[in-house]
Amino acid sequence: MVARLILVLGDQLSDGLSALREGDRATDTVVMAEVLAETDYAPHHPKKIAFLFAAMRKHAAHLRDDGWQVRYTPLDDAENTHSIPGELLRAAQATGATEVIGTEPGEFRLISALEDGPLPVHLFPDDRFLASHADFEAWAEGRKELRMEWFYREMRRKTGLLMDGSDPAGGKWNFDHDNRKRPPKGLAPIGPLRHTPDAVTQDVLELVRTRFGNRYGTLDDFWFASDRAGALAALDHFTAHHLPCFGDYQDAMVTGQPFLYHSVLSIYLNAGLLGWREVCDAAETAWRAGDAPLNAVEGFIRQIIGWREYIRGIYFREGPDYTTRNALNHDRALPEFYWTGQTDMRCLSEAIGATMDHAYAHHIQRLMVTGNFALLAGIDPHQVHQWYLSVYADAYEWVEAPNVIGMSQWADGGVVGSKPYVSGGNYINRMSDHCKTCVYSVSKKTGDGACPFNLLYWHFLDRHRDRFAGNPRMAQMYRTWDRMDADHRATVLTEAREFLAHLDMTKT
Ligand code: FAD
Ligand code: DLZ
Ligand code: SF4
Repeated sequence: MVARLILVLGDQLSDGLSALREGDRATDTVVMAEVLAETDYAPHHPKKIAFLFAAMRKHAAHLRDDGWQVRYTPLDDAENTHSIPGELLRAAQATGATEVIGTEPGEFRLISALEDGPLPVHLFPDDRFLASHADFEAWAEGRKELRMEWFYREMRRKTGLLMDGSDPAGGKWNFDHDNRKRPPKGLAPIGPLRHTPDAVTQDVLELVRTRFGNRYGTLDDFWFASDRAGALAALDHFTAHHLPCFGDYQDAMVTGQPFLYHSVLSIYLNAGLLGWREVCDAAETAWRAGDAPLNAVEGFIRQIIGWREYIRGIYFREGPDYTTRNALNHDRALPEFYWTGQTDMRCLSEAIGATMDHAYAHHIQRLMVTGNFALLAGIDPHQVHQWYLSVYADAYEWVEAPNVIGMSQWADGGVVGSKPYVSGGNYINRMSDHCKTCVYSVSKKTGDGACPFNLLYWHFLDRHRDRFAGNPRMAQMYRTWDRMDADHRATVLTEAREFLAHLDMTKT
């Protein structure tokens, strides 16, 4: 039998990975490598690097215990070539292997690097997802619009999750009208499970502090789990403490509370430490046992078998040029404060501050605060994409790009969203307590101290009238704008332009 290398990437830390299923413990060698090509293609948050290196090192030990020969290159290995193809070549020379098998990476960049590399590589499908590329294509084929809701219903039927026979549990597919409440005063969830770094993680933290410590974001107070047991404990903690209120406060934002009732499981799911099925089963079991209401459990399961799978389908369907799309021709540079958190807009400093501290922000902060502002201000979507890819511990292009380029920046021209997610300050005020402590006044539409979101919202609609005025879901907004007094409209636009000119002076 010919000796082969089995590539296991940093986000492929799953038992039963397709490449491992195809491998042979007697003849093949697993290759894992910490390389600068992966840490530096985007300036990843040090907590993301530390999480992945710690999890990779522990997974390598786990694979050895499971009978595999593992060749692991630590970052500071003097011979490290610092690229995945380079480490494969070095491993081939050392072992005599002549071919590589792997599981399809989640970024086109790395798929191309492997295909163009010096060794023959065979990639097996990544079947850790519910929908294969062929499944998604079959669903998408011939549809005028690829709306997530229809895809989600098909995934419910396919998995049997929250189904009573052929009907959705509770008689409805979607319980969103019960969700998304305003946060009451004194909301105090206990927060995600915090893990004390063990010896392996301590070593990694030291390495990452030395090599990447001067990047965006802090390495202090590192509490992520970095193995499967820790990730499973985090799942139990979520279902016991946070799932029951997940739906109610899914869109809420509270100062000083970045996690609220969110699961904070995406880092574990995306690295392969958890699978979609066990996470959804845990949620459904909680509902069937009477421990969590249906609106919460349905909302949570929809995020995973609906949004997560749909987003991945879009990435692989749309292809490698997706991250360069710019349907609205936005070209403003990303403001410096995205990298420092230093802005007097409270909602933004709160979301960016949480991101710097934890390599995490929840969905509404990503969509309706940092994303909304970038879209309203006309920031170059590619720069926005690079920021999101760098700063979040759960970010890999397959999931980040359709969320940013598609859902958040509408740069794909409407593949993901039938209309752009934009709002003025009122939405943020309704869903958060941030405006109370902001130097700007959310109720002021113009003049000194007017909330910038209020100015930019109308500026966005006005400058993109040709594109959006005919969209039935936006017609009401244009009617409201058109009914405003002409002088008021002129003042809004002038002040928005002044704000943007000032923003340009603080560009990165
Ligand atoms: P919860 O709120 O507890 O949700 C449960 C799970 O559902 C998540 O763990 C995640 O796996 C899944 N999920 C929910 N929404 C989405 C979605 N829109 N797309 C894919 N999965 C989803 N998610 C990432 O995993 N990586 C990213 O890089 C990423 N970038 C984003 C960028 C923008 C601009 C936006 C608007 C969203 C982005 N998301 C991304 C989706 C979502 O914000 C995160 O999955 C979520 O905040 C992770 O936190 P959580 O685990 O506490 O999620
Ligand atoms: C994100 C990341 C980082 C920071 N470092 C490594 C690494 O050193 N070695 C590795 O195998 N994987 C790493 N990753 C994850 C990869 O970037 C990821 O597998 C691809 O982007 C495909 O999703
Ligand atoms: Fe954000 Fe405007 Fe509210 Fe300030 S007033 S927190 S800028 S929405």
